[in-house]
Amino acid sequence: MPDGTAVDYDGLIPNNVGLADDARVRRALETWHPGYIDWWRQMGPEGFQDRLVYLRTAVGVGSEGWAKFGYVKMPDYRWGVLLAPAVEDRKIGFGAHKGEAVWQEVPGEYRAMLRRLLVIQGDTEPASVEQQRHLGATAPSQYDMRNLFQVNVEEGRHLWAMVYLLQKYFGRDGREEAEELLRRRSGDQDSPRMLGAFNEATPDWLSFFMFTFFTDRDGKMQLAALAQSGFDPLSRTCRFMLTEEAHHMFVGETGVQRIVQRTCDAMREAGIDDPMDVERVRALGVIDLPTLQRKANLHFSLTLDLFGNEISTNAANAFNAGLKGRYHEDRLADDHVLGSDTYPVLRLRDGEIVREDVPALSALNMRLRDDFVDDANAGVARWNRVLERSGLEFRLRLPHVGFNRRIGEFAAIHADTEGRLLSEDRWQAQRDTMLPTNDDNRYVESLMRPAHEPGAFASWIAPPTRGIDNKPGDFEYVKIEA
Ligand code: BYC
Repeated sequence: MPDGTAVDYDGLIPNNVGLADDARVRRALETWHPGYIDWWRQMGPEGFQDRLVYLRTAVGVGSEGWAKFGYVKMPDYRWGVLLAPAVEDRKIGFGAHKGEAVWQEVPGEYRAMLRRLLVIQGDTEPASVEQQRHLGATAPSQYDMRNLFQVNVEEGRHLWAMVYLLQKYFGRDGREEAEELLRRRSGDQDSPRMLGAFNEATPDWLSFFMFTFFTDRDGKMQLAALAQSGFDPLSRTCRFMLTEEAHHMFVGETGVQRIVQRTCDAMREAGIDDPMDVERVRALGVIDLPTLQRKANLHFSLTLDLFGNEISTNAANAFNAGLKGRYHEDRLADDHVLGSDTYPVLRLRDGEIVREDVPALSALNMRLRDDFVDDANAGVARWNRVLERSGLEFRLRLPHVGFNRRIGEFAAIHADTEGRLLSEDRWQAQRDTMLPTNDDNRYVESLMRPAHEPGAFASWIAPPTRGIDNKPGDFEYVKIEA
């Protein structure tokens, strides 16, 4: 099987997995292709399908120069199947099979477990495209619109990545799952997407930036854990997906950063020092800092639910089996088996949140969630540097992990952003100080007016410091006139 960095662009489906010589899988993918394009046309970015967009397309998988920029209509994007280069003589790095050669085929006893992981991962990708499909119409600039579409086409490619694995390694079951991935719909009553956060609406650009900051970061953590997999094709797939994912988090982090920047600049120009003077700040046409904090609280808590339960046999089994490792498993210094290790987990005991040591194997979801919180905190610190530089005392911060949860230990209780337990009445009374209110949402929505002229930016967001592919500020990223 070819494992170099060159991508074969000759056929319908660009790939570096030797599809030209694999008639069975090529046929399965070519049969799936029209349904995918139908889905993309129906559920992909609304209103801009026939516009030329300045997008990057992967043309190789080497660490340098893997992407090429150029104008393309989104339905013509060359979605392909790309795996990172094989690592010679790679060994399984953890669990019961530690030290054995990695698998190139699915071990029979782990088939169901692996299929479930691939399907869950695959399901999130089209879900996010569906969630974001209305945003083009209100893009705050051409730069942002192009970044949205880049994220969308790459989520589409990530769906292809999982569909390839399903079709290549799971035969008929895999083909059925691939069809189902095109059938479920984000937010649909009868046929929703599998995980909670992927059925929420993404109604405005602030939600989009928060989603790409927090929820795409769950993507990063989960992909990093799957990149450690002993099932080598999954590892190689995820390793390449991670190179694309980095841009998605960049979009979220710098999106919020530019909003904070614009708010600080406008407050300074107007001589407003008090971030709580919301009415005056909003009169400037920018997003007030308390609203940003409430939106961060919401998206952080929704994303924490994606890590599953604190104590999980599924997670222990996947680790033991060598299918899903920890974040940076290959850089950790322990026995990678975790037979007798413990890990501290926050739990609810007699109406109180306490830290408890539990068997490390059963706490793997928590470990990944803790790594996620650290990673997210580093991004929040970068947002806060903008506030620091502008001389404001306000700081953004992540709420307590027990706040506003639907999955796991804290789903049964209410807690405030500091982790203090609240009665139902107190929760109702305080909710609007911690989560976006109807008024916040209406205000943000009122700002969602398109700025579609090259070089124009909406009132509530600062321009980026650098263009995509080093293009100048007034570059026409999307040829809006048909
Ligand atoms: N919603 O043992 P537990 C991304 C279910 S994002 C609904 O704790 P486990 C992206 C669970 O399925 C990354 N149900 O579960 C980002 C289980 O049900 P069953 C996506 C939930 O397996 C932005 C039961 O509760 N990839 O790529 O340890 C844009 C018991 O739970 C939820 C992955 O997640 C929930 N939130 O952990 C685009 C990686 N949480 O099977 C893309 C693959 C739990 O008993 N997935 N349940 O009926 C996994 O590794 C794991 O399945 C999970 C759950 C971490 C999701």
